[in-house]
Amino acid sequence: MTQKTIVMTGAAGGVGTLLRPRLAGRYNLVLSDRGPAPDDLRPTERWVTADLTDPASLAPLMAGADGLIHLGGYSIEADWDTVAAPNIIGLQNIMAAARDAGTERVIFASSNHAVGFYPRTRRIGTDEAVRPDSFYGVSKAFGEALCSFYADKFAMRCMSIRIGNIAERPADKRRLAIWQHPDDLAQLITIGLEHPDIHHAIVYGASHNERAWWDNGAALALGYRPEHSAEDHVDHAMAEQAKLGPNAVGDLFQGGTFCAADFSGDVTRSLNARLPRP
Ligand code: 15L
Repeated sequence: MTQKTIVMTGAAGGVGTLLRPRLAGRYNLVLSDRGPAPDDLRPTERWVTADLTDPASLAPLMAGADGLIHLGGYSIEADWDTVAAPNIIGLQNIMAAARDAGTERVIFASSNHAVGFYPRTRRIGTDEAVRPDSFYGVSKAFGEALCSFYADKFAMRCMSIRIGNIAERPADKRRLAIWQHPDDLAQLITIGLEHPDIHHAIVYGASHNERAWWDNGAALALGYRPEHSAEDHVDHAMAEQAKLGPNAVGDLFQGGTFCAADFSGDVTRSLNARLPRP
């Protein structure tokens, strides 16, 4: 059987770099970012330089693609214009290019920051209202809505993965709850690209974490079986945590320092709020 052709945006970034060796044997990868091609392309990888804010560069990128893994865009908090150009306008540009190219599958790299203002004492699934903790988180909530729209309106099949933190091991105490090993993310992406019954799935990008704040039943129902556990790295994570000072706001909410930045809210009200289900 011929291998599927899958476009990966943001391929030069940290997550893309960790995913490439894990997906290159399974798909023909069309890697893309704003800069020039790296010098380590594998035989099943090719490179297309493109910019999410330049629609003319996206049509040639998406031509012939069976699927899109969209990691591109701004990946941390910034002022609204900086986030919105790639993550709002740019996201619609790449979705439109995918639709025009007849690409059926989209994996959208959403983020835990779409729900970052849930207290750490709450266990949440994917059927609760979004609670973004930053302009960045708002852009990820928008992205989930856009994927839902493309699935309903144009019959595309999308998976929004609310990624926790992708690394070889969890970096601190917060990451013990939200960490995902790159092997497990690659497994989840493969499910999103291949499972026959996906319309728009929202799942958490997390490994098997004892301290998880999330009910990842939606991913498990699709066959996701994470092989890594944050608790195996607890000594490392806690040693790193000890180097960080306490954060009066960030330590209460799932989004951590993203919640604390520029915070002038009411902690008690946010902790106790019960939002209506969407
Ligand atoms: C994210 O969504 C960011 O892209 C990444 O840089 C980390 O900050 C991660 O969340 C996290 O919450 O650890």
